[in-house]
Parts: sequence; C-alpha cells; structure tokens
Amino acid sequence: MKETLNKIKAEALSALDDASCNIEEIRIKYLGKKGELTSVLRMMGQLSAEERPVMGQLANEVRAQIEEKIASMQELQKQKKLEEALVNEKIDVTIPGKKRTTGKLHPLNKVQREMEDIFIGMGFSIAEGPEVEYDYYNFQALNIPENHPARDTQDTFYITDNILLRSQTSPVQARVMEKQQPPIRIISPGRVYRSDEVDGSHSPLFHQLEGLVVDKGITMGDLRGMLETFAKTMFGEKTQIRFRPHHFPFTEPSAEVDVSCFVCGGKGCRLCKGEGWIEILGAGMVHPNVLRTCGIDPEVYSGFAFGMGIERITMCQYGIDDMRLLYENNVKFLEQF
Ligand code: 2U9
Repeated sequence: MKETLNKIKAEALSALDDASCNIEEIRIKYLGKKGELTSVLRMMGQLSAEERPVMGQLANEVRAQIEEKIASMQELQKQKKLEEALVNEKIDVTIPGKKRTTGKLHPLNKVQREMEDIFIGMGFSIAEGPEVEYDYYNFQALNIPENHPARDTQDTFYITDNILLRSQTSPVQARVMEKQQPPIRIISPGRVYRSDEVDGSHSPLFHQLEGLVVDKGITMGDLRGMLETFAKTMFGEKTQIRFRPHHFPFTEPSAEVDVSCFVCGGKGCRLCKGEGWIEILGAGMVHPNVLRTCGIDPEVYSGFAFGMGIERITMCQYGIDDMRLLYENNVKFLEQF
C-alpha cells in the first residue's frame, strides 16, 4: 500500500507540474469520490491494527501534498490568465477619441424655415400640393394661354400631353382657391422644375416660396407693407424695398421687387454689382381672370401674390456666388452653415 500511495503522490505531483494542466481533471482523478487515493483509503479496513495508523498518516500526508500543489497551481494559472488579459486587453488611453459628428440642416432648408417662420408670424398658413401636376393648374388656371412661351417643351418637363413637373408652386394656390372662399392667406414653399441647363445660377430643380392673400379690399399697399416687413425681418431693419414695373400673366399690375443691398447699405459693392439694390422677388395683384377661373368673384374680392426663389435668397444671405454649391453635398462646404 505504501508503494501505491507513493506512486499516486509521484504521478499526481508530476501531472500538476505542467503549467497548462487541467487541474480539476487531476483533482477528480486522484482525490475525487472514485479517485485513486480514495480507492486506496477504502482498502484500509483490510490492514492490521498496527499498519492502519501508519498508512492512514501517510495517506493524509499524500492528500495534503496533492491539495497543496493543486492550490499553488490554481494560483499560478490564475496569475498567468491575469497577465495574458493585461497584455491582450490593454487599452491605449492616449489614442484620440472618435469624433461624433452631428448632422445639421442644409442651408436651403434652413433659409426656407426662416422664411416660413416670418410669414407664419404674419398670419400665413403653409399649403402644399403635388410636384407632378396637371397642365391645367400649372398654366391654364394661371392665365397662361396655350401659345405662351412658358409652355414650350424646351422650358418644361412634360410627362404626358397634360401632365408635367410643376414649373412654379402657383398651382398649389390655384387648388386652394378652387376649394376655399376668401379670406385666404397662404404660402407654398417647395420644389419646382424647369428644363434649364445647369450653370452658376440655373438648375433644372430649384425651390420657390410663393404667397397669396385674397380678401375684400386687398390693395397693392398691403402687398408693399407685407413685403417690407418680410425684407426687414430677413435682411435687417435698415432694409428698403423698391418696386419696378414688370409683366406676369397671373398678376396685374405686376412688379419685380428689389431690396437695398444689406452689405453696402445701397452705396454699391460686389454683392449688388455696384447697383445698391438686389432683385429678390416678383409680385403683383392677382389677375381677375385667375380669380374667376378658380371660382372667386373679382368684383367682390381682390388679392396679391408674390414668388421668390429660395436658392436666390440663400445665396444672398450667405454670399454664395455659385448655385451648384447648394446641390453638390460637399460636407466641407455644408458644415459652414
Ligand atoms: C396664383 C396667382 C398668382 C405668384 C408670383 C411671381 C410673381 C414671380 C418668380 C420669382 C423668382 C419665380 O422663382 S422665380 O423664378 N415669381 O415673380 N410669382 S407673382 O403669383 C401667383 C401665384 C398663384 C393663383
């Protein structure tokens, strides 16, 4: 039995000498319920009364030595695992952090919202309509007869003979008038399409904001006052406006409207090309034919309308000299706003 115990001790300690050994497997093999040392202890009963305490003591010493070796190997492996983790999972706190970029509104959307806020502040509501429109609402209802140059297929994107991509947001106002009797006070911002070649001041897709007010007793004076308030809020309190006679089929009388240059105050500079004035919109009194076609009696009601390009206002506001910059989605350009 003594030899068996010494053999168990030698084998167990040698197995535990391997730094990468499976300690639990070894413990079960030698010290477990069915382990080798336990089996030997079970045979103690067969020993003589003199041998039993001697073998008992030896067996206990063997168990203690194996347990001690197991404990020290467990500690060693734990330490090794910790060291490996410290190497493999090390964090370099000197590496610069990842920059989180937050998106922001495109300058066109920013300016559109600014403009909307100004008109909402003056009691206007926002009206929307389809971008794919009937020829009727885009032209006929707006007093643009069949032979008018604006209807040229070179200028407008036709889908069928009577369906097209709207070339202005005016059809939205025509649709509102058709459904609703005055008082009407709406703006219609949105995308419009024209068959134009791309250059620094043209694009086949651009944005407009148009407005319409129809009620009893509306005059050109109301139009002027309202546009002056808009111009002063948008470009600064010192801004002046001026009307120049013009012609639009849907308004009569009509005018092109300039604002005094908000960079030089009217003296003349690069932005206003020495003029002191910058053209920003067109406007006029709604043509009686348009009111009549849309179901409103021009003998009872009158109205004014205006329209402006949001790109133009944005370019003026930020001193952008090429419209293409607004569509290229170059982040270096866009992050300036
Ligand atoms: C209805 C009746 C009249 C809208 C108007 C203009 C003048 C105008 C241009 C500005 C620059 C278009 O974007 S642009 O090229 N627009 O000059 N627009 S009056 O008149 C209307 C609209 C709807 C029912």
